[in-house]
Amino acid sequence: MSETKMVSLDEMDEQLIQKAEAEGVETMWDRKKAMKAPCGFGEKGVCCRICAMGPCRVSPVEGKGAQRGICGATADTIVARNLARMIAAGTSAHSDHARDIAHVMHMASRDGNYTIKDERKLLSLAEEWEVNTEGRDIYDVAHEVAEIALNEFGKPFGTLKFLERAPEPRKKIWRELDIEPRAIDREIATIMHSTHMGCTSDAESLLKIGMRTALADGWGGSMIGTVFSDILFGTPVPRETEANLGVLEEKQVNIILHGHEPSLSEMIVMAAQDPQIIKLAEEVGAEGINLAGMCCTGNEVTMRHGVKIAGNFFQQELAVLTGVIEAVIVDVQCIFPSLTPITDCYHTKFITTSPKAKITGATHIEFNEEKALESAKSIVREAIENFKNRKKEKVFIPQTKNQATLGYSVEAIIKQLDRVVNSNIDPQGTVKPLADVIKAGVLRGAAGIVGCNNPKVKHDYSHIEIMKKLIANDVIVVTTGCAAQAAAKAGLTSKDAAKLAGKGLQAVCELVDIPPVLHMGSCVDISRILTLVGETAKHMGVDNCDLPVVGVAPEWMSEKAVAIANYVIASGIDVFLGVEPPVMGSAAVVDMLTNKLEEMTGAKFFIDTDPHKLSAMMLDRIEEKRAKLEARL
Ligand code: NFS
Ligand code: SF4
Repeated sequence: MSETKMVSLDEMDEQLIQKAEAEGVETMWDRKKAMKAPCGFGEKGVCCRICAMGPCRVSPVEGKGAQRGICGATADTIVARNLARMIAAGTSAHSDHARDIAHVMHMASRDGNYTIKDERKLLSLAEEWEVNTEGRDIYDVAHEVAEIALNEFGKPFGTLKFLERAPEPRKKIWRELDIEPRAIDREIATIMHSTHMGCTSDAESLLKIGMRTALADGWGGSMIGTVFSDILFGTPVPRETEANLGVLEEKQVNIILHGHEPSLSEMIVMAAQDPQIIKLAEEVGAEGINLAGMCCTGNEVTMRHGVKIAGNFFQQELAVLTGVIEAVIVDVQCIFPSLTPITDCYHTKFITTSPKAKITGATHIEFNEEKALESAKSIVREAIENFKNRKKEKVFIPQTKNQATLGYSVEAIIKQLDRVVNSNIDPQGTVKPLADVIKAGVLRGAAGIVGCNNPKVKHDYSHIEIMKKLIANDVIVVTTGCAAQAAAKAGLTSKDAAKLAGKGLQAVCELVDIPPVLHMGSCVDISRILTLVGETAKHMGVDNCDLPVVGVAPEWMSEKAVAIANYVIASGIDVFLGVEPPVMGSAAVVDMLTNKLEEMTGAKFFIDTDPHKLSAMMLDRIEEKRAKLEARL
């Protein structure tokens, strides 16, 4: 197949798509074709269906057609309102995930399924939140800390606790703009209220409310998600694994772990290690149980256990097409409803586990946190019993995979940096070495490359092109989510990839013993990136927006990504989008996002669907920030 015709960067993905065609199985690519051209109004964000007088579609850009909705709402209002609602939805997803993790910590006990794995992190959080720890059982402390976190969702007074972690100048900006989030659920509710028919019509005000809600995600929900998962399941340390569909094993029971919350996947990992469960797998003629992760759950378990990565968002259907998956186990978010019809074409069991994400036609086995391990075992047993139903003639495992070194929590990165610290002069355990190489220009800057796959882009193409371009130009890359999995599959998270980096980055990789692209976890773990940037800014005595750092979402698709983009901007970091957001129908909103926001937050959006142009823009912006920073320091 010619390169231009391919929908994926990966030859093997293409082979699976052909297999689907041959077997008469429908995939997302068939549906994408059937969808034809997308609705122009929806694409530009100028369709409003907030009330039943509508839907109203306005088209002021072309100058013909309706200029206002029936209530009089302009395109600016409609676009900004739609954007704000996307932020609210995204924030709710990350934060509701975090709430579940906080509940799990609230029920953790010494002899239960959920225990405290990182006591140090718990104790330091307890100190940060002024929880008494002296002479107390660690589980009492955990429960109190969890309760405080749970109150962050709906507390009536004050602002979010984790905002305190930001650099001082950033906090001042938030205060002055009046965008300090109060309580997480409250910000989401405020957006739903303000965007109700007949409420806010002022676009700038909607963008500000949007940023406040987004901050409740980044410095609220997502940060709670990360920190609490680390306390419960361990803070990641560097480890080796492999990525891509070639990690599937023909002779083993293959289970795909797909979704987001580690409370389920951690228990599945534990269940799959149980000697009785392994024995059961052997009894059905399998040589073992092979867990393989997908999407953010995949990131969670690979960061903490080295569970192999089957692939990212666009490989959920492809994995099933291999014919060797006994079960796809999911909880919440980013799960294609098409997994029902596609698993029906094979022996694969599609198992949903969360009451928040029931999917028509799937086998629902509700995951009960109270009896977590037992629940997990019965789910794994389902998969094992399905091994005998595998149809040999349908088996095809693409033989591609790459080695990956991942597990780069902020703590792990700092530990690597300690390797270059002369302990007679400098203290260990700080970001100083990172700040030093950035100041010196050995590293020109850093980029956080994150987000999904989107059929508007050849699968993984933009992720990989941008990553390669940046590392070749001595910009270190940190990555999460499906972008991180793209990097792992392409071999960019292996230490070997340093050879693709510029001289400066190459030297840093060798000295510190890291890959040029650091896999930092799932999408909620973008909070790790916020922490790393914030600590570096504090160390240098500047604000986030003064650093030569960019955020990039080359192939984004979800509402969660919209929330992320907005908290990254509000945190003072420029955001580069490779897929147009549905805002182009309002020149005023576009101007605010790509221009005026900078006056408010020190950061703005850059949008270009060409990954090469987008990377060139990033490199320019990084140099621009460097010049300003050098003049200051
Ligand atoms: Ni993020 Fe994770 Fe992937 Fe996109 Fe979906 S899995 S939370 S939303 S598709 S990166
Ligand atoms: Fe139309 Fe206004 Fe109702 Fe939206 S809120 S559907 S623009 S009348």
